[in-house]
Parts: sequence; structure tokens; C-alpha cells
Amino acid sequence: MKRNERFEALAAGYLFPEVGRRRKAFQEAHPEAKIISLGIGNTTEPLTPHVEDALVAAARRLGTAAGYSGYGDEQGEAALREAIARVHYSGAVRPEEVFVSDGAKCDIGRLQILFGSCAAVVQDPAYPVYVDGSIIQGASLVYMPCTRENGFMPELSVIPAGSLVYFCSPNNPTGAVATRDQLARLVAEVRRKKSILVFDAAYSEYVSEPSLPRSVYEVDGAAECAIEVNSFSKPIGFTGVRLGWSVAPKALKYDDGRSVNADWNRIATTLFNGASNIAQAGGLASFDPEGRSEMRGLVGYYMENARLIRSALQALGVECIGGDNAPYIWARFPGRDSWEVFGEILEKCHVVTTPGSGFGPSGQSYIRFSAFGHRESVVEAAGRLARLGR
Ligand code: PGU
Repeated sequence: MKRNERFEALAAGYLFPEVGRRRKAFQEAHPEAKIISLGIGNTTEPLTPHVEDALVAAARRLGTAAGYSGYGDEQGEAALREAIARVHYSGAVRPEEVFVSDGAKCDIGRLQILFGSCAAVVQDPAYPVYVDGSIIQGASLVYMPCTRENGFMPELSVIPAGSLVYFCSPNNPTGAVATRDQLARLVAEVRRKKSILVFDAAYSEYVSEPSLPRSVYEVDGAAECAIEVNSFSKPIGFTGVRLGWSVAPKALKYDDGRSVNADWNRIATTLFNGASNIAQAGGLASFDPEGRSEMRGLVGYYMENARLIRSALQALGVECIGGDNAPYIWARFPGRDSWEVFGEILEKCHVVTTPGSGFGPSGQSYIRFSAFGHRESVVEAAGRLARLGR
């Protein structure tokens, strides 16, 4: 069999395994080093009690004759779809527009099947899945640079007509959050270009400023042009449990007037068999008042980490953005190569980060610091960063 030739166009490896490889090599050369990871955005704190109870109870129910269930609805359990529509979106979307999944990354990959080899527009820097997933589908890429000069909000006029536009806010990796005005301009431009927006809101619960939008559907007209993906990973620590959702509004149509929602349903039923019923029970518990309050506690914990990391960097005179409404800090090391700075931080501080250039050409000379970590490790890592100044 011939290899799918689109794989030839992919960069050699996915970013985070490469970071892991360099970490492992350093550890082998320096077995005594106590490495702390502020690299991959991976949650570290235990599940919160109310959500844990719901997961345990769901698993126990499956062990009884009366409570056992097999395959469920591919689109997700009705109660969870209803809770997402009512609690997360305050009724701005309908339950039948919500599709529960095994995570946002998996959804992004499957969504691309709907559009095939179109033009895909990505923010630069971007979460690598948009780029790699598009390449695998044979899409051609258009980059929208997000730089300090444009306040990390891209110039939208470059969007070609009839393209798939990926937009992530709060942003991974820059931590920038689009204002309501900026989002309205994005939606207007996507509609003007008769394109479709994939809005990745995986960090929406990290938005603390009430004036900043958490969902693209807060903007008028978004239901006619946007799919939104979201995740339980970062707000309630489900990175390993695996649960997410997407919204495909009924008003969203292809150029021939056919329904995107109907095709997305076709993908869900054909290529996906529904998210774990246990995970869905945990996700559902996170929407009741106790679950919401636990979630706010967890998000607050990671955001305090973000504050500590950012203060440590700023004390060294490093220019940073993010870390206020997003769990990432985007730190600038002018004139330097990202991988070289990554290496210096690893060698001097024994701290793993993510090199900005791994997220796209405009990420060059930046380092992403993740705020996910145990407090004592973050405090220790923040202290060690002072070694960079020497
Ligand atoms: N969307 C964005 C913007 C993300 O940053 C991440 C995780 C996901 C989706 C994935 O969500 P799931 O629901 O858990 O699938 N980004 C992390 C982890 C790296 C990765 O490869 O997913 C990060 O460090 O960027």
C-alpha cells in the first residue's frame, strides 16, 4: 500500500511529543534534575468531589442489571445536551444543535471531514491541530499573523471567500481574548466571505472579565456562520476522562443551502459512537450549582498559578501577554530563537515550556508557559526563572 501522500506534507512530528523527547533527553543526561513542566497544557489537580461522585455513581449503575446501558445516542445524552444549551449558552443554542464528544481535539479532526480540501485559515500562532488536521484533509493553509503590533488580533481581510476559518479565544498559545467588538468584526467578515468559522472555546471558562465574550454565539449572526467546539478538559480536569462538545446551529448552511447540522449528525452517527456514558454523567454534574462552584474553584487555582508565573517573568523584565483570562502566558524573547530559549530555560531552570515557533512562524522568539501545575511546583518553577536573569 502507498502512504497517504498528504502525510508527506506534515511536519515530522506533533509539537508536544517533540517537547517530551527533548525533556527526556535532558533528564537522561542530568538524572539529578527535578524537572517541572509548564509545557503541555495538561491538568494536574484531582477531580472535584461532586463530579467524582457522579462518575463513581455512574460506573456503579453500570454494574447493576437495572442501571446498565450500552451504546447511547451518538449525539450525547439528552440531559447533558440540554444542560449545555441551558447553562453554558443561557439558551442561545438549542439542545439539538449540541453534539457531545470525546473532546475538542477529536471534534476538530472530525469536523474537517465536512469540508475536505478547502482553504483553511488559521491564526498564526495556532493550536497545531488546526494546521495538521487541515493538511491531512488536503486543505491549503492561509495564515493570519497575530503579533504584538496588531495586539494579537489578526487582519481579517486575508480570509479568502469560501474558506474554513479557525479562531481560538481565549487563545492558545497567546492567551489573548477577543473583545465583543473584535468577535463581531470576525463574524461579519466570515459572513461577507461566505465562509464558515470553527470557533474553539476550549478555554471559555477562564474568561474572568464580564465584558469579554465566552462564546461566538454572543455575537449576532454567528449562528449562520459558526460552529463552536468546547471541552470539559480544562475547566473540570477531564483531560484524561475525555469529554467535549460542539455546536452546529440549524441555521448554518452550505452554499447550496444544505444543512451543516445534518452532515455533522451523519459524521457523529457514522464515525463516532457517542462519548463514554460515565464521562457524560460527570460532565452533567458539573452543570449543577455544586459543580459550577467546584469548577470556578479549579479555574481560580490555575489562574493563581498564571499570576505567579507572569509576575516572575515580569520581574525579569520579560514582556508577556495572557495569563489574565487564559491559562497561558506568552512571553517574548526578542531576537532569540524559540527552541534556543526553550533549551536555556530547561538547562538553567529545569523547567519545560513550549517554544512559540512550534505554533507557527509568528510564534518565533516567544515561549508559552502553561499555568497547569501543582501550586508548589509552580512556585518552585517561578522562583527558578530568576536564574534566567543571571
Ligand atoms: N482546543 C485547544 C485550543 C486546546 O488548547 C486543546 C488542548 C484542545 C482543544 C484539546 O481539548 P480536548 O477536549 O482535551 O481534546 N491543548 C493542550 C494539549 C495539547 C494537545 O495536543 O491537545 C495544549 O497544551 O495546547
